[in-house]
Amino acid sequence: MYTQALDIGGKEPEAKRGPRSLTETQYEAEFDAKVARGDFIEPKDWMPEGYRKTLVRQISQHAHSEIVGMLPEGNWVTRAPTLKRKAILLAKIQDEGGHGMYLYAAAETLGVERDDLVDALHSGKAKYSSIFNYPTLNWADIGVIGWLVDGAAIMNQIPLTRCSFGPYARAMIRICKEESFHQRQGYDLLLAMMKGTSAQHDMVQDAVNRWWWPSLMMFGPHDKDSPHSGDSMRWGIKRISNDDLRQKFVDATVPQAKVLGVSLPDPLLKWNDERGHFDFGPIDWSEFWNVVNGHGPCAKDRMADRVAAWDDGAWVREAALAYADKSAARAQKAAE
Ligand code: FAQ
Repeated sequence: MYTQALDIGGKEPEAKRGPRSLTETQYEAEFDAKVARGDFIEPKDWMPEGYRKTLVRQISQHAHSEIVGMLPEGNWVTRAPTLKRKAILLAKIQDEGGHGMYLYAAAETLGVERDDLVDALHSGKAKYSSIFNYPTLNWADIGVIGWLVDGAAIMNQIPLTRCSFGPYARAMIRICKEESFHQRQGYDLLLAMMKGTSAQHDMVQDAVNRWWWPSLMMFGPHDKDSPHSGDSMRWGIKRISNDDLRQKFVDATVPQAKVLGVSLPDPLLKWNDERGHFDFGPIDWSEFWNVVNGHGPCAKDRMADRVAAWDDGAWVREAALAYADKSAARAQKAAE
């Protein structure tokens, strides 16, 4: 029901999509030319099976991340210190839910079922961003998630607005606009805390110390250890590599930390005149892979909470379907 191309044949074999008179090689040449010209590939166009699979994997993981990403912040809704902060936090969390919905809809245009994607998340088969496996221990964590986590998400997602797959690129335009407000509200929250007591200052510094390295890990493994980057860059899914985006994030964030008045927990962080970038210390990749492979500090709780929310919401889905059936039957009767 939510797809952006309503008449795609989900189960139709790849080679049969598009004009039937062309051979497989011609389809591929046409696809490559479109990508090279910067045209969008649309759901009904012919596409290599690897391209389709990569998109389903990435878009669904991205959707899962938005949905699971509601949990660490949701934890603080009842404890927000003022009505204004509570309203902002609620709106932000709802936005993340909306992002998940656009992204599931974009994935569905590739011929997959949303229920199967959700099952894959709940059974632990599908990944979601490593960052959401860390705990939110104090109120400053909410500000730091906005500043660093949304900041890293925007850095990674702006190039995705130019991704070669139309539905994903279009979904990303709205998502990026919203994420940029999320980043600003986080920074604003932290600025307010930094004008407060020394205890508040310490809370901000503590949160920055805990979230800095996991935020750098959000960009994924080094380019040389990234199995998907080669194809994804060639197909125009990724426009900028994991390492280049990470570097852009560090370069943009260091001056923001200075304005805020916090230090970043990396003794090797230093401007390099020759490179025109900040150098930074080595990332603990064993921690990254441990979290990615399902052993993050909050991994079990996150999945238990998601599955419980899904089960608790069954009556809403059933009611919506019953209403849709009833409306369709009524419309059909009226048309007779
Ligand atoms: N966490 O070959 P690559 C947000 C996996 S949204 C977990 O480099 P790729 C909004 C990767 O899947 C945040 N797994 O893979 C928000 C692959 O495993 P697989 C999410 C990771 O796809 C803010 C393997 O490692 N954003 O924050 C991670 O080319 C605040 C090899 O890696 C997106 O999903 C990781 N960090 O590049 C919500 C953006 N990194 O599938 C609430 C779209 C890598 O073979 C509050 N995604 N892996 O089993 C992307 O841009 C890409 O998928 C990358 C990874 C860059 C994440």
